[in-house]
Amino acid sequence: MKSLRRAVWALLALLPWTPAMAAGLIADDYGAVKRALYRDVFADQARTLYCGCAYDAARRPDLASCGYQPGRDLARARRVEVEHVVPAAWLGQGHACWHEKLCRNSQGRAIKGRQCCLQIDAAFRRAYQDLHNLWPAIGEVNAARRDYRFGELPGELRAYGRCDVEIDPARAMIEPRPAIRGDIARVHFYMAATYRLTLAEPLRRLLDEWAAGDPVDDAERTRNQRIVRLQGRGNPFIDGRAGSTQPLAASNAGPRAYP
Ligand SMILES: [Ca+2]
Repeated sequence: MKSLRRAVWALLALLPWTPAMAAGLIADDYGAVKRALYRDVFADQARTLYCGCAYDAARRPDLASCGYQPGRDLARARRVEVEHVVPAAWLGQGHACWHEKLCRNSQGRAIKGRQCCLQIDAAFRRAYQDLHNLWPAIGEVNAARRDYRFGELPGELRAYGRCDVEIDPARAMIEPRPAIRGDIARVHFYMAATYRLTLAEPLRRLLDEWAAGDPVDDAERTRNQRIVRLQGRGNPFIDGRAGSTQPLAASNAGPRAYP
């Protein structure tokens, strides 16, 4: 098992790989990354991740286009935000800045977590700003998802009108619509391989099923090619260079295992 893992890491290291910031393709700045996401990656595919809602240039969702009924958070229902498919909390697990107050905020208070890691940890910033992991989503759904893992939930709860997303805080789980399950799976595979994250075995198996049930389509391929141009590295699970996801499994789950 271990040698298989090593073989895959070695293979991934051989793939064309230029750190985005080093290549100067896109600034090491989350604002610039978000602008590129909307303008270049999702240019003519302006639909939100979980609900498939259309949105305009001002990032206001057309709620009627996906039958969305706002819940309690009307302000965030009316705006599109950038969602991390693999949540920041997972990306931060292996980084000291996530757990220890190594930074100060503008008021001089000692802080840890996302803000601290973005300040001082370039490796965290690369993962956090990786375009493959970022998607437009209705703010209210983004907020409700928190850092829950993906899975399949019993029943067919609909909290936001016709939007086919189920979020269960008790299980800390989100079930997305079938059309994006493969996309979400391939984001997980890419992030796990690139940033040395381990996937808990039940999650990896489920994501494998999702990837098989929702294969790569032209829209996904197009976004991947656009990200290559911006960031210098494609997702090998989209362009067919990567095979089995078995080596990504948490056979010896370390501190970066998820959840
Ligand atoms: Ca799909």
